[in-house]
Amino acid sequence: MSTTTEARPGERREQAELARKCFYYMALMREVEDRIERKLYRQGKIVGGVYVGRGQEAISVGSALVAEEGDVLCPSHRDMGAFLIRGVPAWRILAQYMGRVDGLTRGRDGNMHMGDLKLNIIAIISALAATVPVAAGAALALRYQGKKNVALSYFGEGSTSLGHWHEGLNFASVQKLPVVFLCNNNQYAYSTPAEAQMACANVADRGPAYNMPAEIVDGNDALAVYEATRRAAAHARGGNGPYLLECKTFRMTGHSAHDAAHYVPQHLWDEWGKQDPIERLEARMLAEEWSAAEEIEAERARVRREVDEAVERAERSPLPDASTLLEGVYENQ
Ligand SMILES: Cc1ncc(C[n+]2csc(CCOP(=O)(O)OP(=O)(O)O)c2C)c(N)n1
Ligand SMILES: [Mg+2]
Repeated sequence: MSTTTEARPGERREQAELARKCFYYMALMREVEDRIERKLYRQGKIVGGVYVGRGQEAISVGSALVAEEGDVLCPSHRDMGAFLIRGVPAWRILAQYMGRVDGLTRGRDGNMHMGDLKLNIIAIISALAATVPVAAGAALALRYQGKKNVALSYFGEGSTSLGHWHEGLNFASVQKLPVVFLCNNNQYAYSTPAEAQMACANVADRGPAYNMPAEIVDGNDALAVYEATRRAAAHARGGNGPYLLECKTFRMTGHSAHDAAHYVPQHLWDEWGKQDPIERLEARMLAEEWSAAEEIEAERARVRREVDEAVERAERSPLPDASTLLEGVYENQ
């Protein structure tokens, strides 16, 4: 069965290039997170909680590839693709998780409270949904500065039942701020299924309450996420206010590395296992003849090598000296 679509030669080249970029970053994110969750954590080299975006890679990758220079990203704990695309090298992310001096917080934090204001990445905030009004505030700042930039605000469906989330969306909409709100609806907030914490069927149903355009997107299709984010960002950049995208997906692992997720019924693992975003993109690339099977295999091997080297480099980075531990914790550094 062929799924090829008609396209001009230039357009075809662009699509192929975009698909290859999505594939590379999704494969890189999966490989880095596999090492974190399934190796380094189990070896005791990472302490504290470990959260990954397994099965959800298409969301941060497809959307962050839309971001332009000067756009602000506010990722959640399942959006490593955004860090990689923005230019944080894999070895520094691994150093961060292992608490080493070359991590983004210089070893002050064990895992994922990382950000880099030089790259316009606002650090993840642990209190769920607290990042949403921060994204709205960043968008307000962009407007004050006269910039044509947008903020991308990432969160899970569980966060949309918290007060901060509603305040953030309301404020952004009233002020017509340039924010793209990106929900990963992976159907669980830790062990709570979505239907147990929200009375509407979709997060997108919450958009009309704020007079905000809202769309449901196939969150396991990187190209669909890219396309939807491109449209939403163009809307926001054009001064038309915020936009809500609900990316339907599934968390193909526990809530965190210590959680075997026995509460998830087997049929969901089976059904969503067939929707793996990396395998789906690979199948599309082959069907559209954007890449040959050997090229895809070579890319996977390149990613594995790259991550082998990144792990080695991160492990060579020292732990911070105890005498320096208060440096940078308060505003004086
Ligand atoms: C205000 C608050 N309550 C509880 C937690 C603990 N917690 C961390 S992640 C999480 C689940 C989040 O679910 P969701 O928003 O759907 O995001 P997902 O992890 O599924 O991507 C919970 C309950 C927290 N960090 N902050
Ligand atoms: Mg969730």
